[in-house]
Amino acid sequence: MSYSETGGNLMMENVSWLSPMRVRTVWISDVHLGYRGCSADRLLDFLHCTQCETLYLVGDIIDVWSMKRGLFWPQSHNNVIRTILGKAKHGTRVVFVPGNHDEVFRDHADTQFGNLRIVEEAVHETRDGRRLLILHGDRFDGVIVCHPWLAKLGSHVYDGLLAGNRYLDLVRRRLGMDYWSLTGSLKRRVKNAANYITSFEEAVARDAKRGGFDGVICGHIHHAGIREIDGVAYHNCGDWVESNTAIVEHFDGGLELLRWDEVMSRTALADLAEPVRWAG
Ligand SMILES: [Mn+2]
Repeated sequence: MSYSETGGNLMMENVSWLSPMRVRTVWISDVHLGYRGCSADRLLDFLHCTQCETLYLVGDIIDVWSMKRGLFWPQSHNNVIRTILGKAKHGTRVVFVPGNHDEVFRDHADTQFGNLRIVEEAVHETRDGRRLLILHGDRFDGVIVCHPWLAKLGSHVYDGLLAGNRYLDLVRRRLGMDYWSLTGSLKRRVKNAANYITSFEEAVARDAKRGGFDGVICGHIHHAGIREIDGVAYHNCGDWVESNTAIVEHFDGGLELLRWDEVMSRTALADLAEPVRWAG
């Protein structure tokens, strides 16, 4: 199913108007506005079709690093910001947890602008009473890069590495390493991407467990997923560059990973039959 950019948005607006998807909470991360690869149009469709009480932006929403290399800011990227602010204006609680690409906003942590709040990390309580830690996930990079096996230790060494990672970040930025080359080097250093992803997931889950949380929701590695790790419910929002995914909480407290491209192709086949013929 193909759809044009303008036609697609119009159609999805019709859908949202007819039957918006109502959920209690939405989490998205790694949107990378300002980066060429950002699927802003898909994200706009998603935002228009969804209604939620709370929207968590789990970091790397604006790709400040990419913008520093050359400004790329089309109208669709602007529209994403406007749509999010519009939701905040109309009653959605928006919680922004900055990531490494938009870490400039970490300086404004604990600031509130109307319904929009910026926090370094957040805690969310689900309808069924589970406490979830919300963080971007970049603070685990150092642990994984240095020694994947160290992530298996719940020790002071591990804590030290986490603290040291802040300096490592600084050095990396001074060297002008960008996200994509960083990801590449991370993956090369741990030999294969699967190992890297597993190490990341385990490190994040361990941190949440030590904090006494029932689960964790993060982003950063652009790999969406929900799985149980050592008694902790691990959730990764994925990204809006390649996978176009979000985590949603239904009104019974159940969490689900939403692959928007799949939802859209299902919707296109069913509800959009009329508008497609009309447009064609
Ligand atoms: Mn990131």
